Amino acid sequence: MLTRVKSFLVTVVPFALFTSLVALQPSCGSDTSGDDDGSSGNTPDPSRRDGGGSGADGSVLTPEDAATGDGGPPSTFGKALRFHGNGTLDQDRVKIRIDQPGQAAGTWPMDVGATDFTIEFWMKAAAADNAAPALNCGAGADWILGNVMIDRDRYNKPRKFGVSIGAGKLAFGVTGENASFDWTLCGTKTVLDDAWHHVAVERRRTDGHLWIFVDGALDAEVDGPDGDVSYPDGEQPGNQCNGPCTNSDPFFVIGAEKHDTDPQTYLSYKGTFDELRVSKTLRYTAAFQRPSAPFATDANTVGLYHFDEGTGTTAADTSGVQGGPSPAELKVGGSPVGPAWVAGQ
Ligand SMILES: [Ca+2]
Ligand SMILES: [Ca+2]
Ligand SMILES: [Ca+2]
Repeated sequence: MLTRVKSFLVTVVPFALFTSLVALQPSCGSDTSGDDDGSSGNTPDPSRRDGGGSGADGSVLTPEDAATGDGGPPSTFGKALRFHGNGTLDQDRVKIRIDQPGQAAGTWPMDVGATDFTIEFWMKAAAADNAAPALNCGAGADWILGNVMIDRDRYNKPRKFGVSIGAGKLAFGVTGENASFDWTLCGTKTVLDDAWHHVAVERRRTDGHLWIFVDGALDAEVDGPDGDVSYPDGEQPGNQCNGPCTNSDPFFVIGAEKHDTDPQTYLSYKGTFDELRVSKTLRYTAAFQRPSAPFATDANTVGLYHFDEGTGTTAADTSGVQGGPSPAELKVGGSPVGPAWVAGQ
């Protein structure tokens, strides 16, 4: 099943700290691996894998600097969603459509990957509830074997991505425009400590560079797979989902492994999730003070979900982006029933 490529990503984030939005591009290291043109097989440069990723340059604020209590988002963050990791029957997840197969025309702002992107969110989860072991980091798509939080996979197809957790560390996986190349970037910071964490993952379009930030500190980075990883407009999914994967591939899924493929092997996230923001730019190029308030939208925001409804099965996209909004649908079910509306903190 490893050939099944999953992709995804999650996003979210509260904010209000404009200082955190300093342009990253100029400070990001250039791709020295020479794979930008794809002529060398799109091989990421292992030397650029930043296992340490402290980002400690003297200006870095630790999570404790910005945090109070358990470091979670403030009460102004309102409601949140609690997932229970059911991972079956299209339940216990949130789905945002990013394409309509068979219809080449259409505007899908949440279909990121043709440009730079940033996906941010808040999470709070316990290790005992997310048992995926350490993942095989580097070449390959082992991120799909973690407890999946954001799933923008496409079954057995390229141009996909996602975020999961293995052995308590984040994993950000991408399959590039060419199906032959996958990469799983693993973080180093433990996020399964039942405390709130702000997570941001980013991808640079020009060279596929990937970043993971946790609580404003760089966790890991790598020169990843190249190319356009957006969903090909109107493309029909494969036929591996007890029929065509039309109910999973063309969606940005939060809180579950989207294809419901053997939930004993492909695990779903069990924990709380709040404040997803997806942007068509790189928000962070260096360490930043983690947000202390919900985000507001701006010209680069393509999806913004506060998850403050507290009832019902729709979460609004408040980005105001042209071509939107991209409403999120709660697919409620399982035992315990998820996702459930809970207090943000
Ligand atoms: Ca909220
Ligand atoms: Ca690259
Ligand atoms: Ca598309």
